[in-house]
Amino acid sequence: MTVNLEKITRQGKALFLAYDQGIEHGPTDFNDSNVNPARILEIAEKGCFTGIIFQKGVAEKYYDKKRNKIPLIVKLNGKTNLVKDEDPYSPQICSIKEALDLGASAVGYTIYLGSEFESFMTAEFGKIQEEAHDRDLPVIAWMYPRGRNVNSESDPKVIAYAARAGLELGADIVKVRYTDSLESFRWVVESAGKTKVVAMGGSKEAEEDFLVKAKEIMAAGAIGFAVGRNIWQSKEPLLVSRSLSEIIWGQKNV
Ligand code: FBP
Repeated sequence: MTVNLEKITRQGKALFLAYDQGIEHGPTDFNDSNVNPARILEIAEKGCFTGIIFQKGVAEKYYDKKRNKIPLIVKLNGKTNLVKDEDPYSPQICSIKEALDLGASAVGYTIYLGSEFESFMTAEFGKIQEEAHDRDLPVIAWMYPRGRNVNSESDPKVIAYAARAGLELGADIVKVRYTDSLESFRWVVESAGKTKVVAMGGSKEAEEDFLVKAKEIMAAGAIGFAVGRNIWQSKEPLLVSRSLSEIIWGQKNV
């Protein structure tokens, strides 16, 4: 069954504002201007975003499904970085029912491909994907190769493998790291087949560098981005999101 991505895309393209770093990294990523989730919701609503990514706790306390217009994407699993296991496992902490009650238009789940615990995550993902698709809810897979078996998380071959695994597992969209070259990222997109590809942001970098990469990512065939720190750690989040959306949709359409 193919699910409809219309609610979380515009003209088939996507720009998601990621804000689940509070659990993944802790408030070390934040400062006074972005520690408050209400402020991030404001950026998401004023910018050209097609979705906001929250964990269930933040969604429950800050997202009002009647008032907020930006589509909600609920992250269903998560972990802190205090546990230093080389082979990560990110357990499910929210159900599809809870996500729908919160007003979700899509759900997300991280799979650490190559981790010793990969099979727990692929099994959990399989159930989530089935239930979500039964309810016509798109599923975004954060496909992150990580663990002792993965020599380099940024190896283009491993990233292409992760994208392909996302297709095989039934993800509607995979979120993967950029390979740092247009040519190798084109292969990542081709490997994902009919599963759409969005690029993750990564830690904050100079805006010019970030936007140059963004152009390459779109030229390689991705449908967009799921980015957090490069937007809300910027002094001008709305300006960066505008530049990004001009790259995605073209100046006239923004
Ligand atoms: P950023 O754009 O801030 O990198 O966010 C993307 C993201 O995937 C988040 O959704 C997630 O919290 C974080 O990166 C996880 O990063 P990592 O596991 O590499 O520390």
